[in-house]
Amino acid sequence: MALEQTLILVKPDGAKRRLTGMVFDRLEAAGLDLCAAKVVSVTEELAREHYKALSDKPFFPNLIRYIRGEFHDIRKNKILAAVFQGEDAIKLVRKVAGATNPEQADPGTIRGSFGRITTEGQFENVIHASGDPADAEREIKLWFKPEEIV
Ligand code: IDP
Ligand code: MG
Repeated sequence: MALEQTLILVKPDGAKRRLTGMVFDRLEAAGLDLCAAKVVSVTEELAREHYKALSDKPFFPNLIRYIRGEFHDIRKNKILAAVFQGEDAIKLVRKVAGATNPEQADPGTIRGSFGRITTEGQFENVIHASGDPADAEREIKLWFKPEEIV
């Protein structure tokens, strides 16, 4: 067991459907502590940097559009970014989030309950959660300044 911090984003489908509170409820119910949160307007540059490991995937262009709110009419393309902390937080949040593909996600998870696959094949899965400690460290630095994490 290790005390870890992990990055969460409530993606534009979650924002549009007013699921932000539900996401926070489930993460807090899992025993995680909130240590940073803010509303962010996602630039093309930030989106590309966040998902740079996926830049050669066929779904990458639409993924950038998705995370920037272009499919959800989120005026201002605002999403909520947060850092949660806890014992084995990275794995724990991934478990609460569920599998990447919402059709394969357990129905008890956030993605299994609220995710969908669009007719164009985009996975709309409500939240982002860091995948491993290296990603968590990189992503937290990308989205937050050190003094924003309490
Ligand atoms: P993760 O979000 O569970 O870590 P990643 O493989 O890192 O999954 O992919 C990032 C995001 O890209 C996913 O959350 C999902 O929105 C989208 N995505 C991943 N794989 C596919 C796919 O095969 N088709 C469409 N969208 C995908
Ligand atoms: Mg990932």
